[in-house]
Amino acid sequence: MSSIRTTTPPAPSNLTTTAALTTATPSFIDGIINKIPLPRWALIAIAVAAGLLLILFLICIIKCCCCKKKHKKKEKLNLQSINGSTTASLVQPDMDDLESGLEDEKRGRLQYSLEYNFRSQEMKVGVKQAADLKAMDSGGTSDPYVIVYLTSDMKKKYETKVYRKTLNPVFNETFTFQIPQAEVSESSLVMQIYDFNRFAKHDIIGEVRLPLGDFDLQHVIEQWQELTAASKREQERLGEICFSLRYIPTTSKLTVVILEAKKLKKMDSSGLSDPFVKVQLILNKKKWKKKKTGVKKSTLSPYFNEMFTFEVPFNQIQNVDLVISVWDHDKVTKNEQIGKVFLGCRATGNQLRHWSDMLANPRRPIAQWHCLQPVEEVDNALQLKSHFKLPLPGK
Ligand SMILES: [Ca+2]
Ligand SMILES: [Ca+2]
Repeated sequence: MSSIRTTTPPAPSNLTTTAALTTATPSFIDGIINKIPLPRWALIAIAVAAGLLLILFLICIIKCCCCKKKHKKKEKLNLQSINGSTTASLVQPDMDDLESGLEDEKRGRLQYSLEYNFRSQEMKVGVKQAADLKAMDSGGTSDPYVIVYLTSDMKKKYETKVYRKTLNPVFNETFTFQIPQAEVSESSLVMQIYDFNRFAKHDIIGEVRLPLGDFDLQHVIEQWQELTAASKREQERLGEICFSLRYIPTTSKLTVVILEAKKLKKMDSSGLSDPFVKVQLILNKKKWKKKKTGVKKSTLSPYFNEMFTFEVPFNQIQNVDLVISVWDHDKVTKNEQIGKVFLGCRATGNQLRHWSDMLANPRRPIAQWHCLQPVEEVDNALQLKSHFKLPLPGK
């Protein structure tokens, strides 16, 4: 009998193993089989069916595992292709910012539109809507509104309405700026989202800053962009000035030639300024000598070509600061400073370079352009506000 049982019909592998086992303990298995009230062929059929089911079950599990792995691979591939496209395309600021925004705090995003009319020289800015704004109030909401301006004319700022208690405001407001085509590429559009507070300072949630030179304004632009942290202080364009310096140690003569200025800030309602330049020497943080150019009426790019000579002994040249400030002349009101720069051994960057070039090349006039800096910033650096009476060396 046992020999017949071991040659039971060929079945899946697990069955043959049980068959092999039967040879080891034939009497025990025989006992169990004989106790079951079913014919032998029925038992074999059940065993085969169970085996097939088990195999099917195993195949299913294996297939599922494979699918999950493939899916993950696909996801990875997709992410890679997205990353690749963001680095490749330069005119997709929203994707770039999305990536940097992930590292930074989430502030939300803004949908806007841009349309430039070349005939009327008008820029139409649509502030559409914002989404997922950062909650600034204790209730987990904000009261957002948007301030819109161009860096080329900061006097003209627009504001949207305030939307109470929402992180997804729909503004749908359009603002029009007059801006000559020549100025567009050097200007930036700034949209700052603030949280309104009735009894406290309004908090800035974030901003979108768009250098207009990066856009093809032949088409209407409409897109979403992640908000970034607002820049600490607006670097207003004040203008540039060109002057030459010459120092002759043997004769103690410092010669400053104010040559010209350009792109000066508009100070008058006419959209122009009446610039003149003050040339000032500071010795040991105290005002020392001062001269100024004539006034050039109604221009943002004046040409001066005026020369000033100061006597500065060689032993004092290290203690001297040269301050060049550009002013707007006004007949009725007080003259206003547009911006200034200072040179000397305490200066930095471009200004220090010009000064050391002058010292390194005695007798040779060295001309250079400088970007005007905010008055307060330069005054603070010079500490002109301090009224210490410092002992003057020499005279
Ligand atoms: Ca608020
Ligand atoms: Ca004026």
